[in-house]
Amino acid sequence: LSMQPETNQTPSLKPLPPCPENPPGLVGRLLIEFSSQMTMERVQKENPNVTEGGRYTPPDCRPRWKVAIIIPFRHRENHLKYWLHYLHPILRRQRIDYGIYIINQLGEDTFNRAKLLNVGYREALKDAEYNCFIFSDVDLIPMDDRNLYHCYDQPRHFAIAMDKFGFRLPYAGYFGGVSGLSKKQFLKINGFPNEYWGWGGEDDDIYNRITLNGMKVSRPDVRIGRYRMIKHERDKHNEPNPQRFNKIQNTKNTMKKDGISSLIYRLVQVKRYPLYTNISVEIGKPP
Ligand code: UDH
Repeated sequence: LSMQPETNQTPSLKPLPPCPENPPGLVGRLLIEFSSQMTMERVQKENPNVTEGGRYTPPDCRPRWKVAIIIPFRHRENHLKYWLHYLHPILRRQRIDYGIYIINQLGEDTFNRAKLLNVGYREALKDAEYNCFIFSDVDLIPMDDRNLYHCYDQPRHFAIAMDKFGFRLPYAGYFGGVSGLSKKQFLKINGFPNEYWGWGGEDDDIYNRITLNGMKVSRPDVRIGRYRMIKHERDKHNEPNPQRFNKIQNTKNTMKKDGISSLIYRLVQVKRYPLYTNISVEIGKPP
């Protein structure tokens, strides 16, 4: 009779418990500042558990949501360092299963935030079976880690109390800055509009899509949904779009044909960095 040698390689095969609704170890209100110098080397050292491309899975529980965090981007390297510095530790404490996707608009034609967000949705799904998408500006940092970055029964607006608006919602239908939709919610509204070139209006169009499709926006408590914005001047090639006021009157007619269903772009490069995946794309220019 020969005994199999004992191995001690297999830890317990017990399935992990579901991730808690209120993760232990959250700290609540956070001190957020942008005066100290930030370097990517420092942020990498702070976050050794993040895997290539900016992926993380909680080791001790089974998450309900697999979250792709999508950031529209061009020439904001300095903001990105702060964003990564603050957000990776927050997301880890929140027990979020996530990947970070920077969607970089190549060239110097007019910026198009919502189209880049559609690209992020499409490209992230090539990576993993995400069921939740959080769309965040690169210059917005949550001031409270109880503002949980996952999806909800209704489309979520996270950035409801920004410092630049006096920590209040600027108007009832505001949906800008940081928002999140499940895959199902996103597809129900045909994604985001591709035809808002330059600054403004695309967030209102998304809000219209949500309400026109019988959903409503869910929000955190105003004491928890606080944000700091990194101060900056207006970017070049992202001037206020004078057509935005007319366009947001027409969401009902445009949303069926303009959206994720009509998205066209050219993927130029996907690059995996330790703390994020960079997706560089050509998205064209206004007609
Ligand atoms: N973005 C870029 N590069 C650009 C333009 C926009 O990365 O050239 C992204 C970035 O994620 C940014 C988001 O798109 O956070 C939204 O653009 P924004 O920050 O320009 O919009 P916001 O409303 O500012 O925050 C408008 C200009 C305010 C100028 C105030 C001068 N005192």
